[in-house]
Amino acid sequence: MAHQWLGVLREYADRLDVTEATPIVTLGEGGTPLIPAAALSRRTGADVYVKFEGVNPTGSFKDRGMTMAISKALEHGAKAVICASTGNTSASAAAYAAHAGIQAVVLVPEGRIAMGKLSQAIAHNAQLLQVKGNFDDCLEIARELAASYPVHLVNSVNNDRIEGQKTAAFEIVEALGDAPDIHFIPVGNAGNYTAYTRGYTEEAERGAATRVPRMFGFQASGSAPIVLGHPVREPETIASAIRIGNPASWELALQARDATGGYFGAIDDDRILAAHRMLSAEVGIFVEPASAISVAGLLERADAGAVPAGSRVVLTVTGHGLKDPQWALRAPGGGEVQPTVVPVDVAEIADVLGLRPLEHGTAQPDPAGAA
Ligand code: AN7
Repeated sequence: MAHQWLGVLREYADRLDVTEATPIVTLGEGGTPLIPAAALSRRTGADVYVKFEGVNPTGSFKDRGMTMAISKALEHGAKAVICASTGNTSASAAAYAAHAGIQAVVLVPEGRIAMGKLSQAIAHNAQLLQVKGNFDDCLEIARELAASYPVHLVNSVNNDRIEGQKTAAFEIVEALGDAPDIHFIPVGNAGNYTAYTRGYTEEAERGAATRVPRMFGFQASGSAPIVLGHPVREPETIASAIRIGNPASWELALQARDATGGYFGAIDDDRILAAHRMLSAEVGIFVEPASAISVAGLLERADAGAVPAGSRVVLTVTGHGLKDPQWALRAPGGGEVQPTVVPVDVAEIADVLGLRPLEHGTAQPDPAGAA
């Protein structure tokens, strides 16, 4: 029987603060695939699954939180919403606001967000301002504007965002029949790290899971305030989505780490890009660089002996590769990948491909029956 997925607010209405009074704004987010990753299981000796959040309506996990934040904003009578963003939050806020018929205002760091995300915010009719500063400056301004002007804040400092995002953990427990042993996840503001911990904890409390996984979160080395233990004033990484120097959910994330026996680690950009290539080429999942840090984190922790053989692990990959596709064209040793150009000539193309002609008489039957 065909089942139309109804979006996370309707699918999990019993576990979210959604009532008759909540006008549900949904684009059908959630219900994303949990994909077994044989290449990563072979490499690490663990039983590895990838939760592919890039297939959400706007191409990232942000949609789970945004359906909740925009629905609650409408319930409270908001006419406009505002967010600061490294790109994905702005794309999602713009799309859900457009669907709801309200205005989105988005503040992004000038020149530092991926083209796909910028295009989405503009396509969905957000008022987009490029701020001459970094993400942390944008968030501070968004918070101040929301405190003093009639615009509703939809960054993850708004608890509705975390509530919506926790549904990813519900889906994983449902798919596996229990929570995994370890969960790997990228960390920027640490809102999603906090949301998964909450989702898994609720599943254990209601008896749907026997455990809460150890939460392993990863920041880029040039942008790793939680790992360093202090804010980073000028964060730098090619993973622009997580170029955040002063995470909004820092305290909650430390609580979540302590409660789950978790861990925060830093990964340099070269390892992020190597993991990005491996996930594309060996697992068949195309993500943006920030998402590949989950894979890089798994490889690093496995090499460190911190992932017991046979343990069940889930990696969240947060955003689609088409958001920021240029990284796939980066050659491992530097420089651009240049696809080979060939003439319109079968023999020459076969030669370039290293193909030898079939022996006479061993050819497959011609389906067109030309013989
Ligand atoms: C692909 O869009 O902060 O730790 O403003 O886009 O919950 O912040 C994006 C964050 C991971 C980090 N992966 O999540 C924004 C923004 C991707 C992201 C994160 C982001 P949090």
